[in-house]
Amino acid sequence: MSHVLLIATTNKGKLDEFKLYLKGVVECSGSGEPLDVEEDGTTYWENALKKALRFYETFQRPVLADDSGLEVDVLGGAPGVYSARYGGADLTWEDRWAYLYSKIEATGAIGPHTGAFVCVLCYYDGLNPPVFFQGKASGQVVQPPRGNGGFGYDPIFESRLLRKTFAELSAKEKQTASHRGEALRQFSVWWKTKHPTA
Ligand code: ITT
Repeated sequence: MSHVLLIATTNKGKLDEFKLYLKGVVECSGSGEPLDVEEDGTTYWENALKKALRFYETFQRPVLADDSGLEVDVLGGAPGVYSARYGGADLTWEDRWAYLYSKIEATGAIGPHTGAFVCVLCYYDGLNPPVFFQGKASGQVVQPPRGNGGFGYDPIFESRLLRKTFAELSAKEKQTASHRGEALRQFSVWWKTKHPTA
């Protein structure tokens, strides 16, 4: 039996990463239509579960959802679970980066401003309890932004491992060094144990 996993996201950057990182493990597809899930949880786990259940209810297919964010140490872990709408839902990414810089500046703290990207995945197939996977990628906020790849906060966050911003990494490098890459490596191992012949 061949499986196609529904990726419960409206973020094209995430979807592209799922497709690339799970190549050869399981085929991934988007929903083809946007689904607005109210992300009112206070943890990544709650929001990832909400997205997984909502997409499953709507499309009746096994789903993998992602809730993620950037945690900055000097901001006490903000924006964290609120990363997508930090500073206001309608900001451009340039404005959101500027807002983050202004919040860091307001602390008066001297850099480097360390932190981490965090990703929590939730797999749900409608039959079994949801399963969660987590990944974390440490680094520091850089100013000015650098690089043209990736999405979201990638240009303003430098990987501790590779010393480049996530927007300067190739897709393969981001897979190696990122929070989503780590979470999806765990998912892949688990998936292969469940579907040894797939
Ligand atoms: P879905 O909920 O539909 O998956 P979203 O973009 O709203 O899409 P989240 O609620 O998980 O996703 O919010 C995560 C925020 O953190 C969002 O603003 C992303 O752009 C950002 N983010 C997550 N992973 C990232 C990454 O790998 N690189 C840069 N920014 C990232």
